[in-house]
Amino acid sequence: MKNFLLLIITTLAVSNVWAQSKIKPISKPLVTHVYTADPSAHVFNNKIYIYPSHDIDAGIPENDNGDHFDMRDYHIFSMDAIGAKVVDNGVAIDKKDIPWAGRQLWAPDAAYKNGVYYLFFPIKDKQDIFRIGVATSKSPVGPFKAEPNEMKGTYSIDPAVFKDDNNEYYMYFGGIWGGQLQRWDNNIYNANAKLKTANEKAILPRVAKLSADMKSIVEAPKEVKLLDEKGNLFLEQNNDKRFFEAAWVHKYNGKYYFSYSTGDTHNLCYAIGDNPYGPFTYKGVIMKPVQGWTSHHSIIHYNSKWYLFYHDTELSGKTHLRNIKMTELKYNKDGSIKTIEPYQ
Ligand code: FUB
Repeated sequence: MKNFLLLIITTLAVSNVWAQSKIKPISKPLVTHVYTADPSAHVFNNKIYIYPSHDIDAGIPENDNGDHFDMRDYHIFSMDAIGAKVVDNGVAIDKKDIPWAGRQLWAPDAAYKNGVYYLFFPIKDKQDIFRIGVATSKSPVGPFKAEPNEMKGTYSIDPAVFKDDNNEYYMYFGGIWGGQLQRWDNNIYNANAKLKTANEKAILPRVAKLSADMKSIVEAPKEVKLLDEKGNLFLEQNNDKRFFEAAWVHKYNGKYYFSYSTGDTHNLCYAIGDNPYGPFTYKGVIMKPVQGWTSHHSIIHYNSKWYLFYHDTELSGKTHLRNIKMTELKYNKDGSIKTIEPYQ
């Protein structure tokens, strides 16, 4: 009750600041009674389901490792259609129900196959190393039951599962700094690995095909090559275009679109390829920076339109207390995406 009142008071205070400012967001928070972020949206049975992080104020000071993002459970939200009421389906899984978990339930994703819903989630294990886990349910909103161990061979954060037209599923993952991807070279962990310097090649996201039962990866994770217009890999100094975290893949007119956040420069960018493994060639910015440090998105096709789900910090004004949003995404005739300005 105390937390709920605090949320209301903070929301009113911040809305007042927004009301007085000249910056007008293009969309409203979809959920206002709890903080939500990293929305992975899906269409199952013609309904929209959103699998976000559930932000809380754990009282941990902000740092570059993201310790202040100390989330403990997931709520799943559903909408009967675009613009319909957003329903909170309650706690879908709590970290205490994940046998191998340590701390920090970060951005999840979900998939459906043969009557089962799969929830993929990153959390630090008991050695404080981020791994990816999977949980199952007969319902898209859970409750979900976690497998006893993490998905062997996975690491870092932000799983995003893409189903190709031939019914193969691929999991993309990885995020640098707090997401620890910089500690993994050739799929081997080095706790003391250094960050890349400006002239070194930027760290690449990873992809691996999922097994038929969706509970493991069937190959060693591969790097996803992101190339500039000249066919070169990005350097760390290209940090307004290079990958940082929050991968998502969708298909449009037969092409594979790999989209992601550039982290410290806060862009949502995309690159296009001819198959799920890439390489993907950089094409531009989907959305300019939102208020708050993080930027994280998903893209769905629903009733002949495309939608971008994302978050900002409109309700709280605080980096770690975010709120999910959505807006329409539009393509140009040549297949490029029209850049979205999140504020007018
Ligand atoms: O929500 C925690 C982390 O912040 C996510 O895993 C990242 O993508 C960033 O949004």
